[in-house]
Amino acid sequence: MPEAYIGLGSNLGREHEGIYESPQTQLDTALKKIAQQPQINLIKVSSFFRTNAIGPGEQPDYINAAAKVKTSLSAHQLLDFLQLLENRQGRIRTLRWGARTLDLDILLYDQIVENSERLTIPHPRLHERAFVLAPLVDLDPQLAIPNRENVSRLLASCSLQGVVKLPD
Ligand code: A4P
Ligand code: MG
Repeated sequence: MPEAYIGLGSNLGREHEGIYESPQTQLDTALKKIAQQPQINLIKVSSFFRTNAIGPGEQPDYINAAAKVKTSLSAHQLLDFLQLLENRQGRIRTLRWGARTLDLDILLYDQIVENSERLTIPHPRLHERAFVLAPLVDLDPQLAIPNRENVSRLLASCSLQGVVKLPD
């Protein structure tokens, strides 16, 4: 079965049915939904990382993580499912790179390289972002990225400033 890596990020809490849900809770909820999807087998989840926001204006820190899955869904079907989860968890798309309750990205799908209108795999900015690479290294330091160095070597070339691993 194809193997995929999903990036998770949140830097906004929300109020849902009278209860405050923190960015950590947004990630926990998304991971639970991913695990419950019959066509997705959640293999492993990285530690959570607190990371300084890259993007416009003053934004709260993000919580970032990554998950390794095996899935019978195609990459496009997987994206459909992840976008459904984002929307269900109150994602409102305003500014590009603006604050969000939940961002789910397909980082890798096997060793496939795709550049279509809707989907770019590997994720186009993965190789230069410590907030994506640190969770991937946590999952598998040897993980290969098509046409690039492995994740450990890529992370070694990034600044780790503002990326803090949280206790498990
Ligand atoms: N899309 C194309 N390829 C993919 C892919 N591999 N996975 C398309 C997911 N989506 C993909 O995404 C916009 C469109 O990208 C989708 O409709 C899909 O068809 P979006 O989630 O609506 O918007 P976005 O996330 O704001 O845009 P983008 O360009 O994906 O942003 P990034 O690069 O994901 O950056 N700082 C910290 N510390 N931590 C973060 O997690 N995240 C971002 C978002 C910025 N700063 C951050 C973080
Ligand atoms: Mg996104």
